[in-house]
Amino acid sequence: MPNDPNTQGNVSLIAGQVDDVFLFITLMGLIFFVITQGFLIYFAVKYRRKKREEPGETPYITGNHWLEAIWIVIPSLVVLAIFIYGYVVYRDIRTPPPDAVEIQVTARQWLFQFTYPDGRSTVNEVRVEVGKPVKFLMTSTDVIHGFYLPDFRVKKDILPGSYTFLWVQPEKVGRYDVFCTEYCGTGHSVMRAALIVLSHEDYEQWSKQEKKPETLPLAKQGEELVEQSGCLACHSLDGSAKIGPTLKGLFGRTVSLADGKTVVANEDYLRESLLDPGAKIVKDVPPVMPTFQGVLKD
Ligand code: HEC
Ligand SMILES: [Cu+2]
Repeated sequence: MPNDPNTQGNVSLIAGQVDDVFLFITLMGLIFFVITQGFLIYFAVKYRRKKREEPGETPYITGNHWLEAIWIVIPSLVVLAIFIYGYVVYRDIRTPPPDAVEIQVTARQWLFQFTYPDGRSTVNEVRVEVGKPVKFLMTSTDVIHGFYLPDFRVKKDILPGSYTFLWVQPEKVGRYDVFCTEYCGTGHSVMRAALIVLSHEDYEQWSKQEKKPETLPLAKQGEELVEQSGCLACHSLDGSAKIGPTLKGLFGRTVSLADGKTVVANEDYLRESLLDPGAKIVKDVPPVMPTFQGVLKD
């Protein structure tokens, strides 16, 4: 298969880094295995009871502080190195670049639906451009599902009533598997999708030939919803003060709460603000926002 990603090296920078971490851990394990087993065998041979030798008295050995210090310090350093190396890569996995294209993923029994920023949507197939970071913002309408890109070495659960995300920057054109990794009912085994990585030209062409959706871009849909739902009675979009805090520039900002804590305004915080406004009250404003539970769809 010409497009088989497994024969072509790293499909993304992070996939290579994850492999390196695993290689590092395996090598460390191997080195220590050889050292400890080597000594084990060496001592077993060297100090074995020789034939025809009288069984003498076993020497009384109380310990060796230097030896103990060494076998505490060296393995601790190795374990610490594994942690730090793993953490540095994990941090990259969890930090999408700000310019990542955001694709919404809705999982349900038993398919993945993808919605692009312009409102277009596809099922079980998502097309992205090579070299461009994409962020999958995911939620489920029923049970817990999973989003697993084995070739990219990343995976994340998809939960109902909450948002999780995953990001990748594909570096190789090709077609890659997406699997659901949570047992989600009888159709679980067929719950798969394809991530199709297109070259710049192919992506452009696909974007153009694909007929534009009837629906508006997502941001535009959101703006209309905010206008129609009465939010603007209490919230401004231009930064000016009303009863409630302005919504301008809210997303991603750190919000100070009445109880002295702070929270980053991410997807989950916004969702909670609409469904359970009393859960986190913004500092210096009266808690008068009504709940939109049952009024607005997820
Ligand atoms: C009756 C006035 C009122 C209406 C209507 C209202 N809100 Fe609010 N909203 C508030 C107040 C007051 C706060 C701050 C207190 C709190 O955190 O509950 C708030 C907080 C928020 C927050 C958190 C803001 C922040 O800075 O952290 C968001 C997001 C939000 N509202 C969105 C909306 C949306 C979207 C709608 C329409 C669907 C809406 N609100 C309708 C009064 C209102
Ligand atoms: Cu599933």
